[in-house]
Amino acid sequence: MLLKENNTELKRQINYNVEKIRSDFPILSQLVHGKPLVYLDNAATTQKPLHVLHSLENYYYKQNANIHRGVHALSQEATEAFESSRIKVKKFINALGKNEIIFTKGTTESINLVAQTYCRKFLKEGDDIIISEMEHHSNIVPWQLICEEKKANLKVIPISETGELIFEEFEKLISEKTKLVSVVYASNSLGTVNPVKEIINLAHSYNVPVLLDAAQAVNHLELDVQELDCDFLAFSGHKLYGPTGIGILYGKVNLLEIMPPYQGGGDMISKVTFKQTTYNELPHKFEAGTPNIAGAIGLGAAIDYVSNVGLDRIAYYENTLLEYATDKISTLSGLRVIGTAKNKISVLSFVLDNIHPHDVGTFLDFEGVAIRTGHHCTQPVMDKFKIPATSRASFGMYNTFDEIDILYNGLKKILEVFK
Ligand code: 7TS
Repeated sequence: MLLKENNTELKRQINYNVEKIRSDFPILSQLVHGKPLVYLDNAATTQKPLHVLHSLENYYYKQNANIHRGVHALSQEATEAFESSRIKVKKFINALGKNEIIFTKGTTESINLVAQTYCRKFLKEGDDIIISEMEHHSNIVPWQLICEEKKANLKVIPISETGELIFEEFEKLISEKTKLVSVVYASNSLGTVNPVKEIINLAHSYNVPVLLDAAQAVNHLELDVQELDCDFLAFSGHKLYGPTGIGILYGKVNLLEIMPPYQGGGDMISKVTFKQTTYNELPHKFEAGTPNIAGAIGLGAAIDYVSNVGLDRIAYYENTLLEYATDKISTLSGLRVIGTAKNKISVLSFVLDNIHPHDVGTFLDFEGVAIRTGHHCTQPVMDKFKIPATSRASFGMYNTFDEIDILYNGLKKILEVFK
């Protein structure tokens, strides 16, 4: 068991100053229901550091203009800031070129983009798309929509009792009929980190492209799209300590080139006549209309902030929080952890005997503790475990061992009250 007393030694070893990090997040120092806020809903969205808030303020105070079209100074400055964020994303995930980085609204839109362009063009009747049983609804429904339209089949890799993907079942499902594999890198309701490299290798041996839903991976694991060799990768800015309404679709350039545009409008064209329209070069072909300029700039600032702290150190620290929290709450009788994979991000789902998760969430809220309760947009996972919902605590770079003790004490109280 990892002891909280080891914390000082740990922080010395990895040079991790959580108090300094917390001071960069003003929202964390408030009271909720008269108690200090303990924010443990980071899988839903993360809080934003001052560096991100200032970048948004600076943009609206000093740079606000539309991009890619004005010759005036502000427009050029805004364009420069927007495009430099694209380069930051490119470096952050080690893409080959900035033309492989498409700004979207978030993970959901990125996945829908691939379904509505790549699959609209290449998916045929009788073809298969493979996903897994632990997907977020946003990596299920876009494929159902396009499969229904094209009379194709959606195949599902089952998961085990520990919440791990059963690889042998994937081996059985993949075939010459498979047109795309789309799997979550790290599960939002179970925490499981999937063996994505193996999945990609097997899919590529059938010449099948792979999309990774990296919504939950992006702030916990270092992503290197060249090393992974994934064909598409999607994530949202707001889970990486950046703003909402901005996200990324990474795609290999040879695939993006052969995909038709997603939406039509300004910026995505090269020449428009009533007879024929030609499209802009990558990545602009997929960015119709005025984008979320401030959001992209804020995402760039978030990447700067996270990179400065160091994703490897963040991951190490969060793993120790997860281990401490798992060991501690598992001692409570009547509590069962859902999702016990060997390799996990800092997501801890659990159920309490005969107490509905919504009651747990409401009770903890009065203690100042923010957790998530519900199906977490993964209803098939709930069906698999035959439960309606879970309570989920998810840890971010600013959480502390003391906050886990507050969670534990809250849970203990609930179990006593409901006994
Ligand atoms: N994929 C995964 C694995 C997710 O966790 C989420 C959001 C999405 C996709 C969709 O991301 P969006 O930014 O486009 O909405 N997950 C959660 C969650 O666990 N609680 O709230 C949102």
